[in-house]
Amino acid sequence: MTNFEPLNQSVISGRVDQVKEQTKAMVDAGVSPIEIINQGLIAGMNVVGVRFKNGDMFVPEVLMCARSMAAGIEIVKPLIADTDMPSKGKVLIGTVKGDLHDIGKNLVGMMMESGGFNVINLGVDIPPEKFVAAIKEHKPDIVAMSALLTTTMLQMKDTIELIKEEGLNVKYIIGGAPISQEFADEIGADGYAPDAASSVDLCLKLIG
Ligand code: B12
Repeated sequence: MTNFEPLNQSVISGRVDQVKEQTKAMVDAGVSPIEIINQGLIAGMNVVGVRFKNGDMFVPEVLMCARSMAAGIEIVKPLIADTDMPSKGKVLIGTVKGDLHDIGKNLVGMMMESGGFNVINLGVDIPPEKFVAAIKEHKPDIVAMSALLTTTMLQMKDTIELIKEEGLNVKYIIGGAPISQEFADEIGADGYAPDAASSVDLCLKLIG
């Protein structure tokens, strides 16, 4: 049994070098990359989330934690993204306007890539017009939107409406901490997934 506690602690204390070292050691020991991400890196970040919420941690510290988690992910990413696989479809992913959170979105994009999708990552703070322009340019099968703030989740509705107005034929999926299946139904999204792993199943189901 792998002990993920030391890696959790390194993410929580935002120690980039230590996270890199421990992640490399786990890879060398043959621990599965997905387990390292979920039980080592994300589990640590979840603790950070609770402390941030309770006012026990502040933005600069949270940023260091996010950076250390990203450093760990960079190490395991090449092990799970199999670019030789034929593409199962094209996904355009972005965080909606006004929202700068990108850790979860990037994880979702990465898991989709490893699941055989061709992923175009637009980045953060993407207004509806930019989603529309990118759909015209890249012609994806699926548009995936992320929002972490209750104030920005309504941008998803505006984006879907604009895409429909433009008559573009794509499926829409949404996700992020404040998002639920009910919200997805309410705004006419084709799907919602609570985490990165299930977002891949969702895309496979939608593309059929
Ligand atoms: C890290 C973080 C930050 C970092 C972001 C760094 C970065 N590069 O992303 C910084 C410090 C910059 C930040 C800033 C702010 N934040 Co912040 N942040 C967080 C924190 C602690 C963790 C988020 C995270 O990365 N989680 C880890 C990832 C892996 O999880 P995830 O994002 O949920 O993603 C998973 C799923 O949701 C899903 N998913 C995500 N996207 C998608 C998309 C699709 C299509 C699908 C299918 C699935 C999916 O899959 C992912 C992987 O499993 C959360 C707390 C929390 N518990 O969520 C607060 C939190 C989101 N932040 C919050 C707030 C208030 C802010 C600020 C307004 C703070 C401030 N006063 O300045 C600013 C806003 C900045 C902005 N305009 O966006 C609040 C939001 C409250 C609300 N309900 O609206 C939270 C919930 C903290 C809290 N409880 O108060 N934040």
